[in-house]
Amino acid sequence: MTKTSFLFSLLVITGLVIVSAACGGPEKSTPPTSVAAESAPAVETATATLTVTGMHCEGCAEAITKALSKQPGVLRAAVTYETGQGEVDYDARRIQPENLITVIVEMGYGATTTPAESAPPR
Ligand SMILES: [Cu+2]
Repeated sequence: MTKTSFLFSLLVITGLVIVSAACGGPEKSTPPTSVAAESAPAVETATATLTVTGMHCEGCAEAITKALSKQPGVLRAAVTYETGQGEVDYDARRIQPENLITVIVEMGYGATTTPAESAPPR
């Protein structure tokens, strides 16, 4: 092998390496575009039944209803003074009954949840 042919083959090899590097190597496997197959609803509605204590007039019930309605994740709130019961529709992904109770307790009332019959045991 002459010195020239050696240099030539070296040049060819180098060229091949550069070319293959430029093309990005072996075939690029384009990852399949993951189409959001999530067809799950954005809202997971649940209903909490609350027993509220310490209310002494309609105004109390109204104030609690308003406070609950303002909570992010609460879709509907209704507290009745006569029955001492509250019903709250909420998005279970954003708020939990415990949070509803905290809101009521922080207002100076007492509250407990009446577990829904369909609720799974904890
Ligand atoms: Cu009152």
